[in-house]
Amino acid sequence: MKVGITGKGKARRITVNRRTPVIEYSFKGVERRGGREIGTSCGRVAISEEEWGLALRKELDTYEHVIGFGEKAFDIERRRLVLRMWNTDPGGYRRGDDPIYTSIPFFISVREKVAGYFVNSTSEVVFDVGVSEYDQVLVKIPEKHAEIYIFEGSTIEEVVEQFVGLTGMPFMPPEWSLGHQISRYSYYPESYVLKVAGEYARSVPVSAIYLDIDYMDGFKLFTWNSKIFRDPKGMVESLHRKGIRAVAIIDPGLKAEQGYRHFEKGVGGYVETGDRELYLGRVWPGLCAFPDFFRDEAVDHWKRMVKSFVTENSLDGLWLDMNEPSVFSETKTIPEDAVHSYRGERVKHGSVHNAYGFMEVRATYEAMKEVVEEPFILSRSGYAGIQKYAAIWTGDNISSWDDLRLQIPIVTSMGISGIPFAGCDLGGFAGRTEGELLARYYQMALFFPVFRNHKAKDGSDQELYLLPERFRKMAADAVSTRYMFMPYLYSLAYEAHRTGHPVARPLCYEFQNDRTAYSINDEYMAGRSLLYAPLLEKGESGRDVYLPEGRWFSLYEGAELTGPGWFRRGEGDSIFIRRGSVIPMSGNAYLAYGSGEFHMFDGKERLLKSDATGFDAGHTVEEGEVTFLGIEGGRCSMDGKMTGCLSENGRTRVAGRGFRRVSVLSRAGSSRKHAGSKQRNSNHRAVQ
Ligand code: MIG
Repeated sequence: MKVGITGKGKARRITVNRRTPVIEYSFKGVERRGGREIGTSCGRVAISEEEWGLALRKELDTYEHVIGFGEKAFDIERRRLVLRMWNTDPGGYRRGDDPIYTSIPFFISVREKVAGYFVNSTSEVVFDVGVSEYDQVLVKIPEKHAEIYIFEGSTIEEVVEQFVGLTGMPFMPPEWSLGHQISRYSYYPESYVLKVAGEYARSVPVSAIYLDIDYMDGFKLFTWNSKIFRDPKGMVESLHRKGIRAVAIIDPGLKAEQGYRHFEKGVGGYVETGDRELYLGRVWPGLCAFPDFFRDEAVDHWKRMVKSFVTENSLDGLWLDMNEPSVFSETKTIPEDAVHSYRGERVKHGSVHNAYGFMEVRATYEAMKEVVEEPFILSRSGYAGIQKYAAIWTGDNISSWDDLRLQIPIVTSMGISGIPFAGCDLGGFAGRTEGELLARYYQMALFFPVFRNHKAKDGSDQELYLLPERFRKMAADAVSTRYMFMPYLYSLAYEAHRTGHPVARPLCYEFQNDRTAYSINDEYMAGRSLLYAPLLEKGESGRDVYLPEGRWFSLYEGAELTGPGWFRRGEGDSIFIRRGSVIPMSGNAYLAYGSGEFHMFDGKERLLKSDATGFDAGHTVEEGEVTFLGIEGGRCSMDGKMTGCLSENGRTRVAGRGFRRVSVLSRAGSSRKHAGSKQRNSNHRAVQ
């Protein structure tokens, strides 16, 4: 066994029996000495060769926290779990089902110091976090070679920054993708799509509508069923006139059918069997061939199809489903001994499995970038680095009160694993959703970057306008509140894009020395400034809220609360502003809660306000650009423009829906206005 170590700042790369991994990240460091035992600030790591591959053992301490691993249907704390990395379509999942769609073989250990461990392998790696060996994290890699990264820091954030710095900075999502999106398996025909949009227009804003697989002709990719979609481009354009974007679904497999030109043109670039025959797997269209996204020919063909499909139909986004890839077979995917061709070498599917979706998404993103100004991809599957190209949704959740609760640790764990843009099907994909539960999904996901209502064919109708008035109002209010906070959400998206910081964060991300924070799975932070504690139980009208150390302002009650501690709060009292924050709101408005540590300037750098004490909500200049500088020691700075509404006596009201971009600068300390923000402001189409 040959171990090589390279160091760069606080990061190290360890290669075992060196071999180029399928997904490569650029890491140029200095050779260091080392062997099979490596000291880290969160315990020793030992590497050994076993019959079945390589084992990695890291000491697990009594008070150590283990978090990360991306999309896993468990609570945030990962101790005492065995987690398998194998992208899978479980066909609906509940708490405890593992694996599901997206695998991120990366975890963070928190002791006095923090360390991140990333095993860059796209094969079936298993992380056993203190189950079979009580005092060890045991990582099983089913290959004789590996590339491992170790990141060290004093905060979780520092480690996340390093991980994202290595695997890739998140794409900048278009503003509309943060709005209220709607979907159904499937809206058709054309006239029905427009009807749904029209019904919503009367009551609740919608930023995008999704077209599920039934738009296709016999589920053949990049085709339309012309009986139900006579003029797709015309339909999309009429949605655009209503301010609604259109997103169409694409699966990876192309129907293997004579005369289907997209399939025929791709021949020579598909996944093969061990005997060099075309591999065919059954999916929606029947037997399908799978583009071998590891080959340039396949990527080029795919990109051509994507570009013409998107352009010809004026689409704004693509929704990449089934890319684990999912096959209707016993193993649910392409057989492990099927063959890909990578840099002229034949590689087994089993060793690149977790990269399949990533490669598809990358090709799709590159194609879209050529034809759409701000591409948006919503993907089901992914691997470390997927954040460069796509947002992830958590797939086929099954509508239930427990799923409602489960989505918080799933989405926030993705956040600390490099994927800031994530969300779940509001209402739950499978099953019948009662009005109260649907409304609670809307509230729960209020600060999730992806906010999309979606439902299975045989699930209940859950368009908001069909709900009983009581629940319709609850959900519609959640949408209004989201739009009111849109400049803040957009700021967080920009912060994520620039730094890799998550949008929806687990409490422990901000309060890493607070043991209780690691066990809070029913609250989350939106950025550093806002704590959110939604109601998650049936029939509930209040709950206990844990507030970590510091002072918090209850937006609903207008009361100041001092943590750490538990507080009984009533319905609606779910948003808490952290002291030392300025939150940009729609409508030239802001919420500020601090102690004289922030200064507000208009676009001309005129001082508008400074030294605020306590809570302050108000309007800024009518049309001016507002710059917030130096909040609490310069931890965070903002600049940007706002239009629209807000706040009376600490209770929020919506007066308008317009919003413009606001950017958060890196927290470099001070305070320069970001040069790019002006550029971003131009070329902007408001959501409403
Ligand atoms: O086998 O396209 O997760 O969102 O509606 C089901 C139909 C295929 C699974 C996706 C779901 C989508 C559905 N798809």
